[in-house]
Amino acid sequence: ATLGVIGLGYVGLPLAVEKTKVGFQVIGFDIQQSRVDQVNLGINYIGDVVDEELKGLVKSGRFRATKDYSLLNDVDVVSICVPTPLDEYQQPDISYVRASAEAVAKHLHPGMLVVLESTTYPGTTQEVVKPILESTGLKCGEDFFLAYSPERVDPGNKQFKTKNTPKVVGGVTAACGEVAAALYQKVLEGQVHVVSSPAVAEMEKILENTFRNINIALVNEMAILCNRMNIDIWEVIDAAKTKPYGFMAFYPGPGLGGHCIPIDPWYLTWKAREYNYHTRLIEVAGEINNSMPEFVVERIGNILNDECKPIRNSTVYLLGVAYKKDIDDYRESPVVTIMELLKRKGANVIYSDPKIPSFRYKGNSYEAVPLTKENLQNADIVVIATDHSEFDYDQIGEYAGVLFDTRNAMNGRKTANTYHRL
Ligand code: SAJ
Repeated sequence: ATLGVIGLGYVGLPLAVEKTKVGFQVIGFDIQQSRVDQVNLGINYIGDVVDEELKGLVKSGRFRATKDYSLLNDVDVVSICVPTPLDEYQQPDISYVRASAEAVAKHLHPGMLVVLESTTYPGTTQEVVKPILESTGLKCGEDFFLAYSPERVDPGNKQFKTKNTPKVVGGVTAACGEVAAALYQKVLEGQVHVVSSPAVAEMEKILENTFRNINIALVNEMAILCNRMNIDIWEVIDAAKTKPYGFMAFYPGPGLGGHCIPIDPWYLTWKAREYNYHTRLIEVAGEINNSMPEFVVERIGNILNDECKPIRNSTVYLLGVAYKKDIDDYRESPVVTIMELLKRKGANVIYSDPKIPSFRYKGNSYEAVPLTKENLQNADIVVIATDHSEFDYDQIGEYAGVLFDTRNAMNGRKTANTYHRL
């Protein structure tokens, strides 16, 4: 059998690799020629995929990438792993899902299994993808199979990868569910959990990510309050963790980054309106999470004030710009928002991030400075914004005159001078 994966990003590429490794012939489809070229050269651009492995699979001739979607004619199973972002009005943008479904429909043939993996609002598979595929005249559940199975990739997670993370599957019909489950059982090691419909699977994914969003908002709100009450939130959370049942630790931070947690709950908010329901908790959590960059800038201002320094013309040295530690992704990173806010206040903003030597944002381009003793000493305030493992925290503690740690990255290490935590 030949398997296809549409969308060779941090979800699709590892999935295509796993499908190839169990012996299938795999074709990866992507609209970006650069990604197609890199894959066919065995060059991986996703941290979690191992170079050597990819090279071997491509050399074996069993995995290749293409921009030519007509090759879907040769494919028996296709997984759609394309982005589902928000548009500029904070509305779901499922245009990539639609385009992929339309491409599949053009080459849909009897016996084909189509699985949507992109995180989306409950109803997408049934109300959007299914009609596009059935417009071919083929009948879902009889002539072809359609299911939804949410991706659960945690970028940078060394323990849980595509191969060993349990998978939820919801088929449009019982037969669809069985066929899709059989596929994942063959490709993956983790448990395959079949639910009764695509909507249940779509909703459970949204629940997973909204759960994280809400709980991060909770500790962020507590962090703001604790700061006013002069209580150390990190000490509070460590104490709460002593409860052996019913508590799960989340930690405050400079805000909510990435292309999942800040975004997915809004897919539900949008769909809920159709049912005359207002997802108040999601909206309040969003307001709190989105207020964290301002809170961090307020704290920076207060700390500089204690040093009798205005923000204007002060050098603020941010360590880490990625949206979370040990990855190279600055999409939706709150640190970028913090940098913009500081610049607007006239600060001289510099940053170091071993994984992001430079980046562009809203027409501005930023270059990292090397993490050196001089840069640490010359800054008016050093801010740990992303707690990358490869930072030398002893050096930071030694040479930063004033250190503001938004991630509790110093974690009790001694610091030579003034130290503040979020
Ligand atoms: N964050 C906090 N405090 C916390 C945890 C996270 O401020 O206690 C922040 C992080 O710094 C980051 C954001 O929240 O900016 C998202 O963090 P994340 O750990 O959820 O990372 P993602 O978005 O890369 O991956 C998540 C997956 N993470 C985990 O479950 C640990 C998972 O929810 C999904 O598989 C994935 O999104 C997805 O693709 O949906």
